[in-house]
Amino acid sequence: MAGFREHSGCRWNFGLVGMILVMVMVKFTSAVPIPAPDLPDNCNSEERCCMPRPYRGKPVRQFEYDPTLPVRFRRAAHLIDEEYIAKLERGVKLQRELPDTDPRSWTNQMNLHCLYCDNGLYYPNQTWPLEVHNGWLFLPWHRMFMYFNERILAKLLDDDTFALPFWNWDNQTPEEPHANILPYFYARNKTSSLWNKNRNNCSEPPLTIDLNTEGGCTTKTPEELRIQNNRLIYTQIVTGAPTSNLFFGMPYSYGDAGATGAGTFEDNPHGTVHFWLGDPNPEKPAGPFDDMGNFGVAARDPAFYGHHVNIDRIWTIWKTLPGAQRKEPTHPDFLDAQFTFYDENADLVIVNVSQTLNRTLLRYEYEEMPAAWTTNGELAGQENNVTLCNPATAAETTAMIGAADYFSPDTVFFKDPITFRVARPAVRNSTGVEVLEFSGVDFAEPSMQVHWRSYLFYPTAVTGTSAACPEFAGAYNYVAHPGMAIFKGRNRKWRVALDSKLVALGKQNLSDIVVTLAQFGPTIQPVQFAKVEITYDTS
Ligand SMILES: *[C@@H]1O[C@H](CO)[C@@H](O)[C@H](O)[C@H]1NC(C)=O
Ligand SMILES: *[C@@H]1O[C@H](CO)[C@@H](O)[C@H](O)[C@H]1NC(C)=O
Ligand SMILES: *[C@@H]1O[C@H](CO)[C@@H](O)[C@H](O)[C@H]1NC(C)=O
Ligand SMILES: *[C@@H]1O[C@H](CO)[C@@H](O)[C@H](O)[C@H]1NC(C)=O
Ligand SMILES: *[C@@H]1O[C@H](CO)[C@@H](O)[C@H](O)[C@H]1NC(C)=O
Ligand SMILES: *[C@@H]1O[C@H](CO)[C@@H](O)[C@H](O)[C@H]1NC(C)=O
Ligand SMILES: *[C@@H]1O[C@H](CO)[C@@H](O)[C@H](O)[C@H]1NC(C)=O
Ligand SMILES: *[C@@H]1O[C@H](CO)[C@@H](O)[C@H](O)[C@H]1NC(C)=O
Ligand SMILES: [Cu+2]
Repeated sequence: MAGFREHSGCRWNFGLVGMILVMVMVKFTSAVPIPAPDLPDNCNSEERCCMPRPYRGKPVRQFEYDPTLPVRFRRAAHLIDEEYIAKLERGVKLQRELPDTDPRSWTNQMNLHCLYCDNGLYYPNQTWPLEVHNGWLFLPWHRMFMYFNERILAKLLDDDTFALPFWNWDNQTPEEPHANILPYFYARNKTSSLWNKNRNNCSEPPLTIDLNTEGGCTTKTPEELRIQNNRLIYTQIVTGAPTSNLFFGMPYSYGDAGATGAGTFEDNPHGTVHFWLGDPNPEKPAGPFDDMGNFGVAARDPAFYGHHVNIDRIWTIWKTLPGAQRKEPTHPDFLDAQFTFYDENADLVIVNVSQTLNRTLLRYEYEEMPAAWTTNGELAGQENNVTLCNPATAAETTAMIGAADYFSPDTVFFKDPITFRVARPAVRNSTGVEVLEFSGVDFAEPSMQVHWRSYLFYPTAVTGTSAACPEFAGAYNYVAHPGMAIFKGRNRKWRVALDSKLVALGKQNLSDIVVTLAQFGPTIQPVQFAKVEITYDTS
């Protein structure tokens, strides 16, 4: 029931009369879940991503679990053998050979991602297109996109046991074979179906992935990257996402002007892996950061699938982390939201989000791999054994707070980092997680990428300050896509969980916090926020 509270603002222990009152209020305040779009008829895509017409399949049906399917075992890509690689290669080759009239073809599946992710689907009489990024639909939609890609390959290979491998970039184990590099089979052979030409040359094996990149080459050593990557994932996914809305993203219902704010995981590391792989050179491919750094064409790169299977896997790990609130949202606008996909027979199928949540019923499993990020790259129980980058005595901290102004909505956050102070409520809310909430996030050009990092009690933090510092509190990482241009205006939120961070800094008892934001990347642009405040997340 937790999800209702957010929309109705009500408590549940009123007795019968109260219950009825609450139900009436829910009826009035609860919106409508996103309905299944009509593929291909709802298409109005700036990037020409529409599905082939006419539709030749069976009448659209509701998805059902298939208990006769074998359980598919998804393995770590860096550990699979040549036979497995050859099979994946053959499946993708067959998918690439499907004709343009077949919605299962490689290009059409890339376009399907483009349609959902780059605002190509308009419901009749609705002002705003459907957006599966930047909100709570992100994880379930991509889970089913992977599910049907796997089923399509299985059908083409005539092997129901076929499972997609995951690119295990979150595993920083220093021994060979390395998990935190691009799996070599995506890059070793230009004639392979798994090769893609539009990539960052610095993402080629054996170069270690930088999960804090804005694209292009890194100057950090592999050892620095291992430490940074573990700590960054820990901040984004463990301390930064203790509730369902922080992890999955903000609620999004039918009629909203797009999704209302990404979860921490979607911003980073999901987004940074896209940037790291995309080609930063704007002349070579069709656009800057194509293919992976642009949602319109990201799924043209076979590594997209390895990446998103890993995203799906990390969702399953997140649920096992300590904390009672690490659950899927329970609001009906989440559970009853619907997507339409093409199945392995090219027939249309509608999937409710509630049908995506149980992997046992979907019948796939993951190979278990080391995940040192779950404990900040430290021994369990030693998560906070990391020296502060900006240690400050009590007197220095008081002076730091005194020197910072309260946030003003006139502030334009651009090339220079900004520092401000935020007052914490005098009485702590004992049920919710304390969150630093930025509402009305607005930037000049929504079709261009934006990146920033946030730090607590570190006013001298600059663009180049490491995300490995304990003061690092979260990263905003917005992947560009042309269809976003319509979403100008202050309609989004960005949120940073404070509880564990303040404990790590030893500053949980102060009346104010000091926040520093620094943009980085090739397209820094003016950003404004309507409001910055402390809220409590009970989702
Ligand atoms: C869209 O609006 C038009 C004009 O108001 C109406 O005739 C039509 O039935 C509406 N279509 C849907 C699907 O609601
Ligand atoms: C490249 O891949 C193709 C297709 O899998 C294969 O036939 C060829 O032998 C490979 N070439 C090299 C140099 O590995
Ligand atoms: C990648 O390309 C850039 C720009 O052309 C070049 O400076 C750099 O040396 C290249 N790096 C690698 C690892 O090839
Ligand atoms: C799916 O959601 C719709 C509302 O969007 C609901 O009417 C339907 O009962 C749900 N079906 C399943 C199988 O959950
Ligand atoms: C998922 O489905 C299986 C099989 O029906 C069931 O045993 C299990 O309890 C379900 N898990 C959850 C979390 O609902
Ligand atoms: C804390 O970290 C230091 C250096 O990073 C290390 O030498 C020490 O063993 C760690 N302490 C514990 C208890 O893990
Ligand atoms: C805690 O915050 C939540 C969400 O803002 C609110 O619903 C609840 O009433 C608050 N509880 C207390 C004790 O203030
Ligand atoms: C914060 O306050 C609590 C309760 O008064 C106290 O136990 C704790 O030691 C304080 N922590 C710090 C870092 O001052
Ligand atoms: Cu996507």
